[in-house]
Amino acid sequence: MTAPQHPYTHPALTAADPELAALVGAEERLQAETLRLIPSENYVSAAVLEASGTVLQNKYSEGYPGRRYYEGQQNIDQVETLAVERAKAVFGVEHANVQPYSGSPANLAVYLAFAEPGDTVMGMALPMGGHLTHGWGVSATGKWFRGVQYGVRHDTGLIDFDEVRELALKERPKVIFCGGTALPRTIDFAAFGEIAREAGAVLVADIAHIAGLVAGGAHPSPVPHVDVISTTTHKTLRGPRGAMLMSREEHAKALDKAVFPGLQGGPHNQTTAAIAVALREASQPTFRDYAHAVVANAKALAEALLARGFDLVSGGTDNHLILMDLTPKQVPGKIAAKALDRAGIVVNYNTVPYDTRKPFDPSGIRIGTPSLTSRGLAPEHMTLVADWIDRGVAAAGKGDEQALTAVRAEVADLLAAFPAPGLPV
Ligand code: DSN
Repeated sequence: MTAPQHPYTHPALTAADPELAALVGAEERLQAETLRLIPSENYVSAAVLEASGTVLQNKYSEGYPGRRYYEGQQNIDQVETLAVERAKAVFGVEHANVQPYSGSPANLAVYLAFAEPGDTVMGMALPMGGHLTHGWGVSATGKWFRGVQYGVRHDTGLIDFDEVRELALKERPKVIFCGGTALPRTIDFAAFGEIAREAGAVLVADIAHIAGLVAGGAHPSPVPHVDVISTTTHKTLRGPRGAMLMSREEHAKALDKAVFPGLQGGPHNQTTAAIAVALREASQPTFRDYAHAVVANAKALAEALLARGFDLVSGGTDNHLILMDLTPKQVPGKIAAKALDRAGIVVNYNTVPYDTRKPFDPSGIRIGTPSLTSRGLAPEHMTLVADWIDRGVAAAGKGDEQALTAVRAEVADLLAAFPAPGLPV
């Protein structure tokens, strides 16, 4: 299930720039010794790391395979074609564009393809679990378009499809986004598809968080229900930092034109290569095991947290992510996140739906299981993980630094037996 270890120690970098090499080494140690629970992070394999550090980065390739504005594309065209064909096979789509630099530019390209400035667009509100680029006010997507936002129900923490439908039919958005960054439950793509068709909107599934689960069969696929799929490649999918847009053939031209020349210049070919490698990994049976293990770990962790009195938004999880409201523990999310960091447990503070606190000092923390699963931790370890979180949050409330130091030592001790993919052994 875990990927092979990285055999290198960066000799050229160490010789040329010891200061920078020392920082890379320090980050490698940090990633090895801490329990990384940020749900959008992961460990990529040594193969993905190698591909993303190749001479492919020396090449400019504006255009698409067979239709470039620069010569010398003999190899680059094949690299990009491999990535595209693998994306089509892994996700079962007719068209894939692997050039977006990351998730936000990918989403911006979707607006460019299907909307005009000033048009109404619709997505989930950021504090409810959506993403900035789903039309939130401070983002270009909320400034250049008229963003209308849906949320989750106060009582269940689940998406209110009556509200989504009512809003879509009233506002008639050109584009509707589903998906987000803090959604612990299965996304009902079929329900969104019905509403989008009724409203005459282009439906975009932003599966950045769950792409690896979709690829591994651990979350239903949006393919039959949506017009466009947008995803980053570096979260559960375990590839390099990049993005992809996928669709049926009918939208291929509009999306391709929007990415280049609409929004971007030359693609980052080293990233394209690493995406191709990650997609090859995602097509292996072991990736299915990993995707299902991510969910099994998250469910086991959620149960163990509930048993310790934690309040989980929506009452649990169906995927890789758990959103915790720490209000009953009387510890603000930011104070808890910083204390857990000192205890060797890396999380991010996060708003919870209907949060009464500010986004920079919210009530919750967001955790997830992709990274620990990539290290080989299993459901039987989740009681221990929940215990550490419980002790860390309690210590945060009391300012008990000794307790945090004790947890940090226990974390490092367990993780020493689970080497992380891609890191020096
Ligand atoms: N920054 C990503 C996340 O952590 O979910 C979203 O873009």
